[in-house]
Amino acid sequence: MAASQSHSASDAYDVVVVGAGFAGMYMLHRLRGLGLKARVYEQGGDVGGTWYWNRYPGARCDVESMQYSYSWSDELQQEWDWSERYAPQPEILRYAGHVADRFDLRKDIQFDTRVASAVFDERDNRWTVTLGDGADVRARFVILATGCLSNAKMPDLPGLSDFAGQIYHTGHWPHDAVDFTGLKVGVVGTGSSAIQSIPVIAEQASQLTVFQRTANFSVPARNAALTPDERQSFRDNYPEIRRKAREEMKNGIVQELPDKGAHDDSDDARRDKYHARWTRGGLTFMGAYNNLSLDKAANDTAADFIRERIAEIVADPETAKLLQPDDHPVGSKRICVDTDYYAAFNRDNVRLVNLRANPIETITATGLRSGGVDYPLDALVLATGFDAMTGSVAKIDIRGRDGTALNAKWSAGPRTYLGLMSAGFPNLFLITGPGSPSVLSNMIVAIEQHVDWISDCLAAMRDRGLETMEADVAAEDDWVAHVNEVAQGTLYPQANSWYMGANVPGKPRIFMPYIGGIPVYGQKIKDVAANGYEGFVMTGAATEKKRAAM
Ligand code: NA7
Repeated sequence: MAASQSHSASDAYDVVVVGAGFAGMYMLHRLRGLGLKARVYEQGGDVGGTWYWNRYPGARCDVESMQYSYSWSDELQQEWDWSERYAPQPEILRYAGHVADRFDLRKDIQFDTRVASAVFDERDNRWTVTLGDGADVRARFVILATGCLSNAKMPDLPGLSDFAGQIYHTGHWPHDAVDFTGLKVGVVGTGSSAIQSIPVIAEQASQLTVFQRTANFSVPARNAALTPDERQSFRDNYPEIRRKAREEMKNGIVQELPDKGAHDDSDDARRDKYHARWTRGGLTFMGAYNNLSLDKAANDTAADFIRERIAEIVADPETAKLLQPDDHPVGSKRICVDTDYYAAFNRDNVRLVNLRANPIETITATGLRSGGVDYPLDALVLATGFDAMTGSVAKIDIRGRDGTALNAKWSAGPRTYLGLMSAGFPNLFLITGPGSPSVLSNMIVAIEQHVDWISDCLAAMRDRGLETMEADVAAEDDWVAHVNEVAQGTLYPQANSWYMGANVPGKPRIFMPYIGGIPVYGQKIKDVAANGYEGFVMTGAATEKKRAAM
């Protein structure tokens, strides 16, 4: 592998990394450790990725911060003080900034820079990466650290451009403070972003109207300040906690694991167990039993429990009924984690509009019309989600062998081997790409798993004098089939979720993340590497020189 000093041109790199979120930052750190010349391009004005864009009120991580944090530097995990069980977005962004400072990352990151295209040149096995301003850089490897939930999706609502007030998208929130005091605000959507922001906006707005198409399951976060003892207990046990997250926990979150199915307990015992998890709060509610994502009857017991809690919290029976999800198994869409979401509907200034019964007819200059009713609004918040997992990759015009466009290859759904590479696109890696555990897990654990693997792979290529690497077509076909087969054995495909691409009109329906879990997947990629990168095609420098001379 060409080391940094072998490049004379200033615009030639060993590796170009796209994105400076948690994946891109750690990748850069590891590439430096390998002595490679790397450049990171980031569309945003600073590090942080999805946490840079998602600044909506109430934005928080739904994984506990002591676990949603890097494990690769013990000094870092020992010194950083998380203030709350679930850190708010500004704190996560400060953490990202702290990591960038501490490891001096910014000097190799070019901000406010979009990557427009990446074209592979088969004559010299180099990628030409074209930036938004038209400048070209060349690199042997391109690593897409573009994130799974970073491409905010604007809904195609009639009349949207006529609206006279401010329009906000939760996934692309302004950097200046937004004050809704005294305003009539409308929120479209009731996914995780809406569920986090609604209680906060409700405290400011004179009137908040929530436009719901599909009700979602949400469990209380029970967020609280972390005590010094709680922090210390994590710090003292970090080696074991991090090991467990990687090796034993399907979703990369250390928790008490269930040892039985929902019907192995009596009705009373089951209710007690759900109550205990509900009282403790957080995503681990779904870990009460080991068959909640597999068996519909088991799932119904958990779903019924949550529906009962909604009926208990929400005073108006009609509103409670509308808020009770009835069209998908609990957990088949990522379960939401909230602070006072359902209780917000007991406020006099909050009302719920059922878009399923009365779809949006149009946005007008002064509000939203649905079911023949005009709802006057001063501000409109679109909490309508993301073109998830593939959206940010699709925005880059990526051309591999024979000029084939990745978007064309993926037109019927993303195809990768292990979520790491796509056949026909040599030396192009994805971090947490479709076909890997990614969004079904603690993203930081998934990111570290991939960055470590890619780093080891680049080192192995250098040691063996290899020039290119790409996924073998048959291995990729087998993996895509396996990812879908595993998904079909669960309740996940029963929901119209963004896991399936169902939230983007026209997007092919294919289950994108790998359900096998972090430990199984981690072992798989480890074995693949140990077996000489089985399922990948690698070529040596000598072969390539011969090819180039032809
Ligand atoms: P989500 O979970 O995709 O939620 C988007 C919401 O917006 C959902 O309720 C949608 O209803 C609704 N939506 C989308 N388009 C429309 C239109 N055109 N009209 C009405 N309603 C619409 O995105 P989030 O940002 O909340 O969360 C994404 C992930 O980020 C989350 O899972 C966490 O992991 C973090 P639908 O369900 O499609 O009927």
